[in-house]
Formats: sequence, structure tokens, C-alpha cells
Amino acid sequence: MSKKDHSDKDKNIFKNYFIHVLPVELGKKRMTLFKTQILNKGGIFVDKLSASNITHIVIEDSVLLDSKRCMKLLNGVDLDGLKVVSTLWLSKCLKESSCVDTKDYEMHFPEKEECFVRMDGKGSSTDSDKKRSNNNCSIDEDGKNAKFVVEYSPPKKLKSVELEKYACTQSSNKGGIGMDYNCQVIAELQKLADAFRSNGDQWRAHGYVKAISAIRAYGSEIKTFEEAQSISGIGAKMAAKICEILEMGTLRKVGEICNNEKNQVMELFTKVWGVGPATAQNWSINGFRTLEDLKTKAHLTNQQKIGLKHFDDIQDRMIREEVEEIGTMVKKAALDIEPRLKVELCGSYRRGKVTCGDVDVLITKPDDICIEILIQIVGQLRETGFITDDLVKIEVNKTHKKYLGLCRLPGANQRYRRLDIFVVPQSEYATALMHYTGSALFNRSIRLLATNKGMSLSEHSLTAGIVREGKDILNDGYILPTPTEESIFTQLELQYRPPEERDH
Ligand code: DCT
Ligand code: MG
Repeated sequence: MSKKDHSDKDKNIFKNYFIHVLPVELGKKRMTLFKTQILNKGGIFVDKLSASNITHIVIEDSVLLDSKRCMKLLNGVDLDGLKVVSTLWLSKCLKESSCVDTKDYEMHFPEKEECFVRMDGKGSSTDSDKKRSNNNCSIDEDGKNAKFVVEYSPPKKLKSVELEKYACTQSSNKGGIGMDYNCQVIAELQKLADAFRSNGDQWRAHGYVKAISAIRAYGSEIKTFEEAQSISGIGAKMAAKICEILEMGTLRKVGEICNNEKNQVMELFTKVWGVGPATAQNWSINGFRTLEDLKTKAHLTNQQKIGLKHFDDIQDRMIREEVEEIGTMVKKAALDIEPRLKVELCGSYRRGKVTCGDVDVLITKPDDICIEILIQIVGQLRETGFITDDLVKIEVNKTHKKYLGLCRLPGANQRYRRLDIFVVPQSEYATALMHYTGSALFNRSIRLLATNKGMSLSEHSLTAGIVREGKDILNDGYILPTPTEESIFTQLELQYRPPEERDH
């Protein structure tokens, strides 16, 4: 090959590539170098991360390895159809003067289990009890008289156009409860969300979940591309998909991604309690295709055995009356042991859903009662035969304790149901109530909003005055008084949304 041929080829290695290089931890010099090289090699350098034509997002390798941080940096970006790759890929392409396969340099998307842990606040390291006492704060038993001796730093103001982007600032049911517009669109997008989640691509799954939430909140029938694109949280790519569904009734992408054996097997296996995408994938590689294969051939953990044994019951959603009956059983056992406990149903039940996947019970205890009370309650319910199987005996999350298991109401023809019990101290009542009520998307959105206002919200507390430098927290800040859910909204300068409007 002549020198000229070679340099001509070299000029085109990024032909038709629209590349955005995330400026985080790159330094001006490297950034300029990358930009010049991309342009010299026939690529388009895209300045804005929000641009809809991006094909590749390049992220500094050390940043890319920190998936939690990446999720924050890319929050709100529609990642569908584009690649998120390391700077190592870019360097290799430039070094080899050819377009290297991105496969080994793409972002690792966190798995289902990791995601759940994160939303449970395990990632945060602040000790709320310590901070409460450090800041000379006290809340009395019913949470009304909170006293704080702290310096006040006002929350950052966000413009109303910025605020609109957060799902938590919008009601989840603008059309009114039960007004299900855009059912077909939602159903098609949900198929993609499920497929991506089952395959471990939490990012793309989350993108679709967010879009579905925005469409639900829109509250009237979408008729055109322009209308779809005008919805806050829906970009041009998603609007095009919505349009395709409106015109064709289905989405080509659903056919490509969902309707193949591999995906169907992944979706089936990840429905088994305790099975994440990595295990499902392994089983699929081993040639397992059915639940019968798993029962007879797979090596199963105890949780997975229980999940398989009661697969149909766990998949089945229950009506509100059954949730109430189960709640009553738990409440009775709890109050028999300690009458000062407060027992409430949370999760989808509290958000007013017609059917619920499990029963989420929040038990709030006066701060002077030992957290071990949960062991006694579960022990009691096990003894009477109401709790039948333990999935997670007791999990400790700082001041919170959690039990996950299966229960069955007494009497004939009752099904096994998933039961989660959370025990929290009175001083953390409102933030815990909001967290365990959800939805998961609402929680994620309101936490992000708090962070962008210079605050931090978790199931333990709402904190202000945090000083961050990049990833590092330089000052832990101080806990704000939040005796009620309403007060959390007030502190965040948001309009109050009752649980029914948080079903995002
Ligand atoms: N949660 C969260 N993040 C998650 C999962 C859950 O913040 N990734 C919170 C919000 C809801 C609450 O925990 C209970 O969770 P689930 O029972 O899983 O959800 P649900 O909304 O009650 O829905 P379902 O009817 O399916 O139980
Ligand atoms: Mg639930």
C-alpha cells in the first residue's frame, strides 16, 4: 500500500462516527489532542453530551471503571443505540490507525443486585446517628419537636425548566388514577425495559423505565412525533420509537431484541428470586432452557430453590385486600410483642396500586427499643406457620433492619406471598417511609434532585451543607429536621406529592 493510500485510509477511520469525549478527569491538553485527532481521522467531534446524533461517548478509563460514578455522570442521557467506551479504545484506534472493535473497551453496566443495593443507600457512608448527635439535634418520639443547633445554608435554587426534568416534580398520574393513555406505547417500551434488565443492561433498562414514567405522567394520548418530543424526559430518539409504535402498532426493535430464544430464557431465569443476569447467562451457556432444567440440573442456592419452588405464586400479583390481611397478621404479632411499635404498609400498596407484587411492612420503633425486636416478630410469625420460608433472615443497613421471606395466610387455597419487613427508628421515620413507599424511580429522582441542590437524601435522613469536591465529600453537612414526608418536600422546596402521585 502506498504512503498516500495509507494516509487516505487513516483519514477515514472514524468516518460516520459522532464522538463525544466526556471532559471529566481528562485535562485540557488531552481533550484538545483527542478532538484534533478525531477530526483529522474523519470523525465528528460532538461538543454537547445532550446531542441526539452521538454514536460514541468516550470516558476516561479510570472514570469508566467506577460504574456508580458513570451512572451519575450520564444520568438523563439516552444511551440507546450508542456506545460508551474507554479512552483506551480511542488511543488504540489512533495508535493502530484503524477502527478497533469496541467490544473490549465498553462500559460494564451494573447488575440487578448491585442496583438494588445502591438504591438501598448502602453506597453512602455517612453515619446519621453520629451526625444527629454532633449537630445537637433531637427529635421526640412522635417526631414533632425536632431541635437543631446548626448553621443554615440554603439549598441551591434550580430553574423551573431544570426541575421539570425530575420525575419526582411531576405527578405520576396527571390523567387521574386508572386513566391509562398510551397503553400500546407503554407495553412495547416495557418489553424492551424487561429485556435489557434481564440481560444485565441496567442503563438501557432505566432509560426505558424513565421514558415510560414520563409518558404515564403526560396524561393524554400522544398523537404525533412533535407531541412525543415535547414531553419532558423524551428525546428525539425515543419520540421516533413512540411514533413507530403509533404508526405500526409495534416496534421493530422489540422483534429484534425480545423475540428470540436467548432473551426469553434470560427473562424466564431472572424472574426466579435470587437470580441475576450473570447466573442466568451461565445457565443459558450450560444449555439450560426451562425451569425444569434448573430444578434437575442446575446448582442452586437456598434462595433460588425457594424461588423456583414457589415460582408461580411469587410471579402472581395480589389484590389489595390480601395485602391488608397479611399486614394485619404482621401488625398483630408486632404489637403483641411491643405495643409502642407503629406498623404500616408501604411499597406499591401505599401508592394505591390495584395489585401488588409483595407486601412491604414498615415498623417504626421508639428510639429506645432495641432493633432486635425484628427477630422476635419474625420468630413469632414463623412459629404460627404464617412465615414459611426465609430469603434474607436479617439484613442490617446502619440503623435499619430488614427481613425478606415468604408467608401464607391461614385457610385453604392460599398462595405463598413475598413479605418484606423493615424496622427503623422513629428519628428516621419520614425518610424511611418515603423510601420504602417508592417507587424506585421516584426515589432515584428525588435523591438526584437533592444532590443537585447541594443536599443528600437517603432512607436515613436529609442532609444539607455537604461540601463536595469531585467524588470526595469534604464536609458531611448536617441533618435537616424531617419529622413528616411533607417536611422532606418542603426542605427540598418541592410541591408535596401524596403516595398515589409517586407511582412513577
Ligand atoms: N426500592 C427502591 N429501589 C429499588 C427497589 C425498591 O428504592 N431498586 C424501594 C421503593 C419501593 C420499595 O423499595 C419496595 O420495593 P418493591 O416491593 O420491590 O416495589 P413496589 O414498588 O412495592 O412494587 P411491587 O408491587 O412489585 O412490590
Ligand atoms: Mg412491594
